[in-house]
Amino acid sequence: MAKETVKIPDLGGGSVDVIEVCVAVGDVVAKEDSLVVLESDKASMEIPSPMAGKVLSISLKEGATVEAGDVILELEVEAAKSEAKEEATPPASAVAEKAAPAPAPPAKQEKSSALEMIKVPDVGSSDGIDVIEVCVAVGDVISEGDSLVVLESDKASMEVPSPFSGKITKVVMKVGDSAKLGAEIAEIEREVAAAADVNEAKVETEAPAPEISKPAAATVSPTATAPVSAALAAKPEPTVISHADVYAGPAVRKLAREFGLELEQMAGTGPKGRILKEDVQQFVKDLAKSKVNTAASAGSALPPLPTIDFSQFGEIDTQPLSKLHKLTAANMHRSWVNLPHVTQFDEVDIGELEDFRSGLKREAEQRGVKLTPLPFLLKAAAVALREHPKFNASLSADGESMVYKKYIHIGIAVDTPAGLMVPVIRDVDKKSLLDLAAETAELAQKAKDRKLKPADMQGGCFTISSLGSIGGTGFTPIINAPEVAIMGVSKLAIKPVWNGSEFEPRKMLPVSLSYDHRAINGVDAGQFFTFMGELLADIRRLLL
Ligand code: CAO
Repeated sequence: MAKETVKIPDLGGGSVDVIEVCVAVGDVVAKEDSLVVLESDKASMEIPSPMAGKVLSISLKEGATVEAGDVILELEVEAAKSEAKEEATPPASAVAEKAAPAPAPPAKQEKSSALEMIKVPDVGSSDGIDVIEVCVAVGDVISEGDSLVVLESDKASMEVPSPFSGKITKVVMKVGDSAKLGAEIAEIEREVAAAADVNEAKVETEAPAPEISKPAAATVSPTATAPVSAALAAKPEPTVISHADVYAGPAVRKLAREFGLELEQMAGTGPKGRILKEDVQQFVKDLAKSKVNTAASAGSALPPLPTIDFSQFGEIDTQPLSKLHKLTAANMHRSWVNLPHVTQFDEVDIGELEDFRSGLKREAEQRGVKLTPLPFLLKAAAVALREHPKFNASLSADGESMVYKKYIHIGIAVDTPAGLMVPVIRDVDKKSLLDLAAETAELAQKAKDRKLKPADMQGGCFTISSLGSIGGTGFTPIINAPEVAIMGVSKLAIKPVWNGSEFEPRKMLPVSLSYDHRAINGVDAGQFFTFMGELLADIRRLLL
């Protein structure tokens, strides 16, 4: 046995703080196990062990400020390894990434240029680093400093910010790519000062050095253009930490990903709420335990879905889900398994509404607005919510009280290429039909262009999901928790309706209402829905 002293490697200059010591005296570590986590104002990084051995002593403690050459710890290693003169300072390639790579200033061009190709800056590693998220899309208007891509190795994760404000004209990098210094990320049409000499030639610019795994820079970037699932934005449970608050090192992020877990689901017990490996492990243990308990006590555990190799039946093509799709799926599942859903169906005679709408269509068009049935549904829902406050409420997280809202904000489900989004129209009760039509169109367009901000999707009291332009005779929408009800709208059809003496062709709109049976009883729902039907059947009542 021999003794080896492990030191802080060359971090690219400057001193950094020790924010976590990952080992204790007596621990047996393997080569590459993390010894300490360091953090500067630009980066956080884990320092891996250059060799296997037993920790004899530790020379650092959390909160200390260190620099290259400082002793981390002493290891007892096998003599053979020691004689082989293994480098006791973690080799440069083994070190997570260079600490706080000196910000590479945006290349200063002699002439202002309209188009810039932004490239991967020096991130302190010659190896390719996985692109785990692309935060921009063609057409996005971004600000300087907004994240372009998120890169992640097994030792560090980092967001690469844009060196300029402007409009994205081309996105070269995609999720799964291996990014190296100089690789093209995206092309941006820079904002050029009016007086500037604009040169149309394309130039290439490195992005400023990324911020590596900064606490607030989680794998979901809180940029204005980043898509955020509505249910996530709604922050249904106070215990859920928002993405922006997730504080975890790259190894922990990787571990969570391997388990298919979102870090937002767990609480960190490390310094400043940092999520540690132990937190992830504990979360998995608790999860397994609760499943076993549920199975043992109530016999109601969810039976696991079998893993099936579909290729045994024929040719397949496996595509990864988008982040938005995964978040939406998780939120739908959470709502479906936690809220006792009841759905009721109805058909509303909207012949008069349709006559009125047809009469207004041309006028609306002249004012640049397309008047569909949706604004009428929004207006009727607002009146019904005001008259039936139980529907304009949320259950408190502890299930002990109801929170009644004095405002009426309604979400609309919007289908976008990236997935389902639910922007929220505020104060629906105070807006005119044409205003609602214009705002619906604007928010739907923003959703499709991935321009919605988190605030655009927060604060909803009730949701309307309209598949009316597509078809169907009815469906059971899933409640957008913590709301307590959601309305589904299907395709209008002309049907024979008995008027007392004969069948009459009437324009019937199929509607459904899913509600949380913990908050709302069947009678309440019946009254609410009947009232809403009456409003839609005779829209003069909206004025009452
Ligand atoms: N019955 C018959 N026709 C209908 C209708 C209905 N219930 N609702 C709308 N239409 C008509 C409109 O009048 C319009 O016809 P014209 O072009 O002739 O005027 C046409 O269908 C297209 O309407 P639209 O979709 O452009 O507008 P909208 O106001 O009805 O809906 C929006 C806007 C954003 C809600 C919609 O585009 C959308 O994304 N729907 C999908 C929502 C969704 O995904 N729900 C499922 C969530 S759960 O997975």
